[in-house]
Amino acid sequence: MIPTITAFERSPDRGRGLARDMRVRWALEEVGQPYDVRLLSFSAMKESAHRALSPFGQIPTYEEGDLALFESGAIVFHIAQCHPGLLPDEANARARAIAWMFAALNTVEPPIFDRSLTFLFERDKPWYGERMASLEDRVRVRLSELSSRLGEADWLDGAFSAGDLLMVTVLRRLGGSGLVENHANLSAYVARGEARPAYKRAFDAQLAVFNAPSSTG
Ligand code: GTB
Repeated sequence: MIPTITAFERSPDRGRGLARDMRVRWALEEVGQPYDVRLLSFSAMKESAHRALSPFGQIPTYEEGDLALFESGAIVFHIAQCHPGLLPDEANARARAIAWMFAALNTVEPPIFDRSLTFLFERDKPWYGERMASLEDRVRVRLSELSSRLGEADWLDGAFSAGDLLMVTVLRRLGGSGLVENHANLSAYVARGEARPAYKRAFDAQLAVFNAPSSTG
């Protein structure tokens, strides 16, 4: 059965792979699962039909037969559990890869996401400079810790896993800030993820949505 995911009809990032459908697309590409995409406008995301799938009126969602999921992490986890290639078979290694999935979303993404929101929405506020400095300090600490753990390894724990997939998508959110570039091993890690054929297919697919002629202009 071919799953259907939802994505922005017109992504604010102009198709640079920052919206969270990217991680779902990438996971599906890694395991070789074809998928359909239903594109949504911002208003359609808040309608009851979509809220039945996503209580918070957000993308991405995932539908496959009787199953409907929201939350990109849960969707990537589901894909990784149903197909070989994104989680190790050995129980302890699998548990550690899952820990990295949680670390990406619960420990590394929050300060990065807060920084993005502040950059986007609070630039005209009197507290902007102080708040941004404090958020960037928090991001720097996390990146430094992550860099120390990664060391010279290609991936966070052995072979590429769903933990790396999520972590790379989280770090990409810092593109243009110079923060990742302070750590040569993290820059190389992100580049390694982006060089994967499955990543490129997913990126090209979401970019094609942005470049396609659109009824909403
Ligand atoms: N925790 C949820 C998950 O992981 O699935 C969060 C989902 C979420 O934040 N979805 C966003 C959304 O639907 C899109 S990805 N927002 C609309 C709303 O809440 O009304 C976040 C996002 C949006 C845009 C960019 N960008 O343009 O750079 C990057 C990331």
